[in-house]
Amino acid sequence: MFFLLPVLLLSVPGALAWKDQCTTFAPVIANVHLLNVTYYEANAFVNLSSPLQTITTSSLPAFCRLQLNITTNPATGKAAYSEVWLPDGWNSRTLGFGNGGWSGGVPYADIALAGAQQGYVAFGTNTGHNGISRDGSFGGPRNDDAIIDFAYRALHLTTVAAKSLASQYYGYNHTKSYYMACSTGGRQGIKAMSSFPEDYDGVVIGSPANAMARLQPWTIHQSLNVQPVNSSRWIPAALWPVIHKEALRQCDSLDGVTDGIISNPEVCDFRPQLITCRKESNTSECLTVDQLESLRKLYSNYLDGDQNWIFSGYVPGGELGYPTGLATAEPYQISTDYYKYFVLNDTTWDYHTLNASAIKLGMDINPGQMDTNTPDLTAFFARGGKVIQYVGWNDQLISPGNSIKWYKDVYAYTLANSAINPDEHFKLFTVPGMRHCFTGEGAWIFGAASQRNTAPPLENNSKYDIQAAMVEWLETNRTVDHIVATKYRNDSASSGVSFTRKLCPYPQQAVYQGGDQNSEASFVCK
Ligand SMILES: [Ca+2]
Repeated sequence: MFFLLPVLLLSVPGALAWKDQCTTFAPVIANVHLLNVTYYEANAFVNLSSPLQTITTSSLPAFCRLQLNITTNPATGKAAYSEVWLPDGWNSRTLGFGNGGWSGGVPYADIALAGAQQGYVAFGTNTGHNGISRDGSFGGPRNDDAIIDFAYRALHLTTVAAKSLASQYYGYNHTKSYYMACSTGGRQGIKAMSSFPEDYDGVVIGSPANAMARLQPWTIHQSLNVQPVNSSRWIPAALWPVIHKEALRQCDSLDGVTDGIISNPEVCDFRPQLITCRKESNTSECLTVDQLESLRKLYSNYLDGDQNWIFSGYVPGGELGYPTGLATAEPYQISTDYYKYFVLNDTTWDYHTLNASAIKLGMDINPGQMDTNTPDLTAFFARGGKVIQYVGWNDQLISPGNSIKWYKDVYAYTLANSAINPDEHFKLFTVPGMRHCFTGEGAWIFGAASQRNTAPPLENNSKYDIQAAMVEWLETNRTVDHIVATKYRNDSASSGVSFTRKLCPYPQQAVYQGGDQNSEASFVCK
C-alpha cells in the first residue's frame, strides 16, 4: 500500500529556508505589532530574562522568536508585551504559559524548555505590565486597564494571536491548543476555561490562586497567627523542624513507608500537643501552650468574624516550608498589595485592620473579575476540553485544600448541571512532599510549569511528563491513571535518581505494595 504524503510535509523548508522564513515574516493581525524577530539556530546560546523567569541554555532546537506589542484596549491604547516562539520542527500544537504572583514578565524558562524544546509553538505574556511577583502596585489607584490585562485580557489576546501567527508562519493550522501553568498561571487557566472555552483544548494547572478574595485575607491571617516576632505565639525558625519531626513520627508510616513523607495528610490526625513543654523541658524542643494555639489556627479552616468559611489551612507534613511561606513576621506582600492597590485603593492601609467587611469588599468588587472561583467548566468540557490539576500537599503559599475544594465544586456542578461525566474531563493529582509548584522533600519533578529549569522529567513521555500525559489523554483518549514523579539526588538530574513515586488522581493515594521503596513500581493507586 502506498500512502501519499500531505503536500505540506513535502513543502517543509530546510534550515536555511526556515531562517529566511523567520527573518522576513510579516504577519498581519489586527492590534498585533511585531517589535522584533530573531532566528536561533539549533543549540544556539539563549540567554533571556524577565521579572518572572530567566533562561540560559544551549539545548534548544532551531526556532523563530517573535516579540510582540499587543494592543489590549484600542480605546485607551493599553498594550501588553508578549512573545511567541516557533520551532522549525513544529509538532502542530500550541502551548501557552502563565505567570506567577503579580508578576509582569514573559515566562522564558517554560516557553523554552517545556515549549519550544518539546516541539510546541510556545507563548506567554507580561500580562500588560512589567514587575516582580510580589509587587501589586501596578493595580492602583484604580488602574482598571492594567488590572483587566493582568486578570485575563493579555493572555487571551496573546493566545488568539499565537494561533494565528502559527498558521501564517507554517501555512497550516494547529491541531490542538494547550496551556500549562501554576499559581497565578493556574488562575489564568481557570479563567480561560470558564470565560474563553475555545482558547485551549487541554489545560494543565497547578495550585491555582483562583479564589483571590479568599486567598489574600487568609495569607494575612496566617502571618497574624504567629506575629509579632518574640511574642508568646511566635514560632521561631528553629522550632519548625521539631514540629515536623513530630508530625512525621505520628503520620509518616500511615502510608506504609517510613520515608519522611506523609502521602495522605487527610488521614493524619496530627496532635502537636504531644510535644507540649513540661516544666523541666528544654524549650527549643517543645511547644508552649500559646505556640500550640498558633499551630491550631495555622492548621485550621479560616473563618471570618461571622463564622463564614474563608479558606482551608495548612496540612501536616509541610513544616519545613511554612516558616518561609506564610507563618512569617510580616504578611506576604502579594496580599497586602491586593488590598492596597486593588480593593481599598489606600496605600497606607494597615493589615492589622483586616476584618470581615474588607474580605467581603474584595469579593464584591472582584477587581478585573480576577476572582476565578467558578465551578462552571461545562462549556469547556462540552467541546471536548480536558484539564489536569495538581497540587503539592506541602504547599506553603496556597493551602492544598483550595485545589481540593475547587475540584469537588467543579465535579458536583458538572453532575448537577449537565450530562457530562466529569471523570472524562477533569483529574486532580496530589503530590506528596511538594511545596508550591516545585521543590520539597517528595518526588516533585514531572515536567510541570516552573520545573524544567531545575530538572527535566525522567523521560519526555506520558509516563513521566504531565504535559505528555495530557496530550495522550486528549488525543488518543487513553486515560491518565497515574503519573510518575521523580526525585533526583540534590534535585539535580546529573546526580541521578533518588526515588520515583506514582502521583494518583484524587481521592486515590499511592499505597506501598512491597518491594523497592525507591521505585514507583512498588506502589499502586487506590
Ligand atoms: Ca511515608
